[in-house]
Amino acid sequence: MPANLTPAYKTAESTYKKARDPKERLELLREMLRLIPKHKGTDHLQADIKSKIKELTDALTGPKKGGSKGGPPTSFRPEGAGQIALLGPPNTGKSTLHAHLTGSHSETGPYPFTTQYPQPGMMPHLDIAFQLIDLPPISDQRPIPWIGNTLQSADGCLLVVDLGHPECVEEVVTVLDVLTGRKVVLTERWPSSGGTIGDPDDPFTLYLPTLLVATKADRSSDADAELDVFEELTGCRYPYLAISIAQDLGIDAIGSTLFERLEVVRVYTKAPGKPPDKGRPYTLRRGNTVEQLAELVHRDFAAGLRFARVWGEASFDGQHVGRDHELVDGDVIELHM
Ligand SMILES: Nc1nc2c(ncn2[C@@H]2O[C@H](COP(=O)(O)OP(=O)(O)OP(=O)(O)O)[C@@H](O)[C@H]2O)c(=O)[nH]1
Ligand SMILES: [Mg+2]
Repeated sequence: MPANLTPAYKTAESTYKKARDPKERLELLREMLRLIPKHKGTDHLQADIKSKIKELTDALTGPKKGGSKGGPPTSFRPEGAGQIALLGPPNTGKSTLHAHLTGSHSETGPYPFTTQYPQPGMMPHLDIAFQLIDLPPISDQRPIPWIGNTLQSADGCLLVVDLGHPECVEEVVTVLDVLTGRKVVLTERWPSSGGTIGDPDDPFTLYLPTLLVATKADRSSDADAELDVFEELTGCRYPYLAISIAQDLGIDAIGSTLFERLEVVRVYTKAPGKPPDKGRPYTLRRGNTVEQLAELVHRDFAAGLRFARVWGEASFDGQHVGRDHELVDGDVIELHM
């Protein structure tokens, strides 16, 4: 039976797909459930929405009272210029990388399954920061009930692998299978590769842009050849970086690659007659407009916005622009209400 979804439902669904804040996502799911036409053709979708609501409620409030002891949080409100999950098989160096990049005290160890709970941290890059979430390893030996939910707020992931490990290929294939079972697909498409990411007809499969990070390059004599074999055997064609924490190789490229791939745009605001606030840029994405900046600055600003003045590479100094003007990296903006 056709689902005959209404325009109001479809709007709620597409807003849900774009939303990153877990609380906002929960509200949108409730709205989807309210708006969905209630008949046989939507039974499956209704059930999916209900189970998402339950998962997200549990993640936000912790496990039910009276159950086993509550654990640490497993859902994180995005902060900074993008939220990036660290995924991979056991013992590949995810936590070592996390600690190095964010200064976290993520536990590391020379054996598998060291990490048990997610650990957020901020990785500075230029005058902004990316939020990195260290995670337990993905394997078929230790299922992680909350992993699908935790990943919903991510903008992308680092798939951290040790190409020199004899079981690398099998383990990565398992990672991809386990995640697919949770409706999470690691894709080589990033916003900067053009086109849309994901399946417009399936609101609950998450397509997570992926950067392959091969660690422990200090142990490898021919990283390129290892990568060729890996790609051949797995069929994966993710953008790729080889790094070593032990020898401090290639690590800086992580920040610049994320900046480029996520199409980050930094914008500095200024008050009329004052110098710009160069300390703390707002971060947007390429194609975002003055109106979206106004929303970031303050919820109510977008409604009262009359015009803006821009100083930057793509405009002449102090140029008057409207709310639909697209911003570019480095722009200085004066909002006029
Ligand atoms: N030689 C070398 N060893 C590394 C490098 N990075 C991490 N290691 C070692 O790899 C081992 C595993 O590191 P972890 O950071 O705990 O790995 P993990 O992926 O977080 O492990 P799990 O949490 O169990 O999944 C440790 O013994 C690290 O010292 C590297 O760049 N070079
Ligand atoms: Mg770890």
